[in-house]
Amino acid sequence: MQRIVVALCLSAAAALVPNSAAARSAASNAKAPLKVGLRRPKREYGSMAGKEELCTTLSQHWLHASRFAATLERVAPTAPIFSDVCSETGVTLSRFMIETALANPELSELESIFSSIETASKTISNLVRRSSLTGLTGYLDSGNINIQGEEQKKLDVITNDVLKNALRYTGRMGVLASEEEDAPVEVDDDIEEKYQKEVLVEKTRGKYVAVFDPLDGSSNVDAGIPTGTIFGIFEDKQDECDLTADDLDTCLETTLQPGNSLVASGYVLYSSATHLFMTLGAGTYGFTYDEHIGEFVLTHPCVEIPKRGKIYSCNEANRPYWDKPLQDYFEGLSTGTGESKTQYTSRYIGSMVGDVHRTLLYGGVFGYPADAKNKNGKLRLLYEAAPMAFLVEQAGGAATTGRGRIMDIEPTNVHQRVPCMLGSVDDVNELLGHYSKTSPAEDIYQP
Ligand code: FBP
Repeated sequence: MQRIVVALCLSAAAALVPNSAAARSAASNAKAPLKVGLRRPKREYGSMAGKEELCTTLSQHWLHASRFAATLERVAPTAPIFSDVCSETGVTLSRFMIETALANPELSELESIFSSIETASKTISNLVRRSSLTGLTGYLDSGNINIQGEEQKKLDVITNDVLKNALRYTGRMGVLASEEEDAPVEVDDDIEEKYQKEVLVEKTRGKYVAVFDPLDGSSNVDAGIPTGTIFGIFEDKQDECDLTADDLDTCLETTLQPGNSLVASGYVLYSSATHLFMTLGAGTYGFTYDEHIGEFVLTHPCVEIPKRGKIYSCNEANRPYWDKPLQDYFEGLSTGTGESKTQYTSRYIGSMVGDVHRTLLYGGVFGYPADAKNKNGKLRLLYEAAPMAFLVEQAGGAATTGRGRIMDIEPTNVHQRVPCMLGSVDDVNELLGHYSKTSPAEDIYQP
């Protein structure tokens, strides 16, 4: 199945942001339709002035190669066109997906999937913001422990149900896997039985798999600190798997796919504003929830992470237990003796979505590496590290374990953890430089 490539050439992009000067002038001279440019990788790098020099350093070459290869696989025939944009409303997420589906009919089912994620996000945003008022703070009275040994918060379970149901109701999902579910959940929506009529479609099972962390950073939620939802969408590789028939392996197979098979991924940040950032494999786009119109509106078209940042973000309490390359790397950043000779500052929210969101916009590096206590790190590959790596790579950044690309890791378990370092390409490659001086046999993380 071909995937879309949409890229907003920046001048047009600005005009799509509601009430911006560009939007008003575009509205006044709304002659030619606003075209979402078609990004063909090779030409793109060729055409965009200044991109060539990015290919000089190894990292750029590595980055471009991975991005190029990934994008090549995902080139789609047609880019959505916004013939005109209301200067009051701007481009909403639902309009963005409608245009994308119109331009790429083979992707039409993603439209309802994103619409369901949008509905769930609005509900979760409301639940989180009002939790102190509605008694939804704290842990379950039952003291339920999830498969990862974590005591579940009330909001962990409720947000899991909200997102699970929203995705189920689309009729597009075959299997769902969540941080809060011990095993993948098969969605069996027998349309024939439900509507008592001959179904036209052969398959009653949806053709997508969703993996998600319904409330990332939930340990912070009662303190009103930013939290988020992380999601990834894969194609369902299996026609049939029956969990009741102990056919778990088959169901697992369709869930355990590497990041570079993702069709789409994204996160929703519940903070001073509610943001939804997403990718379909050609660029990363950010939408902001406008309560006034009840819509997510495009505010960050074509996100490009800075090539290098000045901020590092990790739980420094674990520093004494890190690998030597990592200790040397962060020593360089915190003392200004690293490659950039710049002393970085440190920011750490302790919610991956919040820390990745800031890193995407401001640059720098975020990570949860392996350490003597957490030999595989803490973040889960399938529904935390891989979806975020896809977003960061599509914004021009990089994501690594220290030895390899997160997107290339073949998962072996739904809840497996992986060391994850991501961010600006020069920052991540400086880290790779440190690891290249030591042998993998010395690493704490032994995949
Ligand atoms: P969950 O809250 O979804 O389990 O996610 C794990 C997480 O909270 C990440 O969001 C965050 O980056 C990390 O753990 C923080 O871990 P620590 O408290 O050890 O620094």
